[in-house]
Amino acid sequence: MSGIITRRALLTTGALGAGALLSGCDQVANTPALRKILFSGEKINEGLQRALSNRDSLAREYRPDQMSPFFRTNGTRNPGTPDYNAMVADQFAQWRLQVGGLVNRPLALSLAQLQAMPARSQITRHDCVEGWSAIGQWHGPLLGTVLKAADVRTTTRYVVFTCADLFSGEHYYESIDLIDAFHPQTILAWGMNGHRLDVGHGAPVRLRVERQLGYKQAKYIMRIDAVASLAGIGKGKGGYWEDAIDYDWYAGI
Ligand SMILES: Nc1nc2c(c(=O)[nH]1)N[C@H]1C(S)=C(S)[C@@H](COP(=O)(O)O)O[C@H]1N2
Ligand SMILES: [Mo]
Repeated sequence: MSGIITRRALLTTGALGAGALLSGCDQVANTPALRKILFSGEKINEGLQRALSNRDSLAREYRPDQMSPFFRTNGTRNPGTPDYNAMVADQFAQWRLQVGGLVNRPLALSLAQLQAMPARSQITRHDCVEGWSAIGQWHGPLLGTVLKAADVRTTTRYVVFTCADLFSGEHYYESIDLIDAFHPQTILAWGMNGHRLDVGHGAPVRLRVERQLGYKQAKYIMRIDAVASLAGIGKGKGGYWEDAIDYDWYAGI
């Protein structure tokens, strides 16, 4: 919590103009329910955020000595399904990342193939809306490289991630737009803090979309789909928590 407040307080006092105002609002409205009242839903909030911030800008990156000694796990800590347990047992040798939807070249990538792709390493801060932050190092190929390999069609507007874990029978899922999908810090991380991603943090692969809050960082990714609309996926709000308790779809920070 203190990490989030400190950063926002810094923004509020350190920046001038509308960006500072928005940070001030965020500070008051850091519960989803309040945000909904203040911004009448995620669309207006998203529009405001987009108008007031440059979405191409980079998230802050940190030095190795700034990494948190402990990076907690949150949400699902182990999907624990028979399918997932079997994947863990063979160290994800049979796992394939399915890339489909509006693509000209559907892919089924093995972990070895993902690991052979050019990778990016970045040390960033993860901010969870539940009130904790941690700085960790993430390593993996750019999502953009994978999407280009799949030859995403021009009708695509969003990229949807379907995860291995189930909440009341529904898979955790998340979605981002193409600006975030091709952002230079958006990676499919298979490494964390210098080792292979562990089960707690989303093995074999999780999303890092560094300009957004924790719940957008989908763990246990099984499928990636390019889509034209989020309607008909879950309850249509673009993610598990967005559907469940009205978290903002655009969780930019
Ligand atoms: N598949 C999946 N992804 C998920 C979650 C989850 O429960 N399942 N929780 C989200 C939330 S709320 C947070 S804060 C981060 C936690 O990541 P960590 O366990 O590596 O700390 O993962 C996000 N991605
Ligand atoms: Mo979170």
